[in-house]
Amino acid sequence: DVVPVQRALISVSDKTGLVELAAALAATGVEIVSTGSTAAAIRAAGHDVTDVSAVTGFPESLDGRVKTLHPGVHAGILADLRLEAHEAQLDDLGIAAFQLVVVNLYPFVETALSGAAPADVIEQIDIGGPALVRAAAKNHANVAIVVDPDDYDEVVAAIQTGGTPLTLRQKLASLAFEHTAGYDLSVSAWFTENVYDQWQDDAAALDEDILEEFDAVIGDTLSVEMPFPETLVIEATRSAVLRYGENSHQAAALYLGEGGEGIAQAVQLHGKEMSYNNYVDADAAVRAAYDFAEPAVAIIKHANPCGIAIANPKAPDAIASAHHRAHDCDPISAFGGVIAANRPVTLGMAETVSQIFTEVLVAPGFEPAAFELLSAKKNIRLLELPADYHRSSLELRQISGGLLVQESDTFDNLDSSTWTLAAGDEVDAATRADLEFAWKACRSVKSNAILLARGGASVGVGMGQVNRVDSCHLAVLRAGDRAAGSVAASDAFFPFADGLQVLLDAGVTAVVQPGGSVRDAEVIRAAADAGVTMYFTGERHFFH
Ligand code: 93A
Repeated sequence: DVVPVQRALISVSDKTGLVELAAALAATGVEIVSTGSTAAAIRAAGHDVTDVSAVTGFPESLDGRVKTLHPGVHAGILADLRLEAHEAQLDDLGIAAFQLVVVNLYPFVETALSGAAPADVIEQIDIGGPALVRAAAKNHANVAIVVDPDDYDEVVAAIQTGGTPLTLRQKLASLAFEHTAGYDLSVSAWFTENVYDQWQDDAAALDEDILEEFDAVIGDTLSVEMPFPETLVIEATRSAVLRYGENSHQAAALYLGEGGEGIAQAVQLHGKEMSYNNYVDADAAVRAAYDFAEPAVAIIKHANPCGIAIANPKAPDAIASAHHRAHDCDPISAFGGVIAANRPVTLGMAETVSQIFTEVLVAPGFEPAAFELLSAKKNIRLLELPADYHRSSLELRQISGGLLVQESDTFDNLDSSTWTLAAGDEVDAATRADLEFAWKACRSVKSNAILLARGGASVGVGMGQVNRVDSCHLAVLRAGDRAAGSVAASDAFFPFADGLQVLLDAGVTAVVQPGGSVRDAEVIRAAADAGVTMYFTGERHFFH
């Protein structure tokens, strides 16, 4: 299982620890083969090194685009020397095997973040490097692959004591695939962002005629006066004409009331102008994240949370942890999302967000390093909204020919001590905390809402369906194997046992719901038969 090392290929952009590594390898008699500037650095430090062009018999060419992409290199990495046939073929071809490959890739992310021109960013897409990394990792039975300077010491120590053990090579192979996968994700995120950007810029800004017509119809102030609940007077002034409304053929504007309530208090610190849909989603994101006392993050798509999580305030980098777990709920949907965090954004959170195409990030603040990192991206909009922002006490919604006005949905049944036990046994403290989280998180999900949660994070959300059974199916589908062992919240009662049964079959361990259906007895029996605890809150929280 131990592979002694006679020959190493080193090709690194990050030269950290390179000279020390080369010195240690040279001292153990390892032959070092290297590319352009890596070879130069080793040679300058006084160690012997073979240029890769001497191995391939082919010059490094096309401005370095082709350096190691050659069978003379790859056969030496990929040969499985447990097979006599491979060994014989290498002999026939006159190719020597490598037992160690040390590579780190072109600094693509750093270049992209530096604001470099697209052509320069593209030049930093490493092709040969990942091929070396993946080849060596695939052949970990024979080769050790090192992608991180932090691992040099451990590998050198192994070589000095006879060779690399299989367990080490396996661990390094796994890290190597993680490294290339992450690298490719960054590349694809950059492409999407740039292509998307172009698409947005191409979308016709509204023509002057439409704007004039729009202006004539609604003017620059709006006022509404009605005798509810006392006399309500809303005066709003146009603060911005938006590029367009929900779609590019609809004119739109933003009107802000005098009171400075809600998302309207947010100050934009960076990024392109907010769009109509950005405002709608940012409002939904704040509604979802800002009500939690704990550090909380919500990721919104089309006004619904595709992930929402809280973290223990004492946890290291709690807000980054909340974001991480909110993102994990549904990473596919989180692409192009609008995020709200109820604590200042840390560098840790910013580092993750910067890897994911994100439209808007709202938070009470940004640590300077976080702001620096995120503001290097031109497509993300950064908004600051104080944690104690003034919430609107009324909600208005337009119907054709009029307005609906209601008091905002505030909660008085969040504390589980006010709930009643409808089925099963009282749950332990951790499950209770998850139920409270799920119940609170569920209120920011459009009805019919079913939210599955575990460990303070949503793991599956079913939203906006026209029946509760479908919402249950959707939540379970999205949770996958995380449904078993999770808890469930439902924004309104189960009219029949069928929806609940979907959750029970998926293995949820406890349920919170308002209760109050004429068929409650049937619903309670289904939970009891499954040995699952169910609480009634007595109050529903529809959200349409
Ligand atoms: O341009 S490449 O995609 N073509 C290659 O054949 C190749 N081989 C290694 N990039 C290639 N590399 C990368 O070059 C390595 O991943 C490493 O990051 C870098 C080291 O080049 P140098 O030693 O010249 O600095």
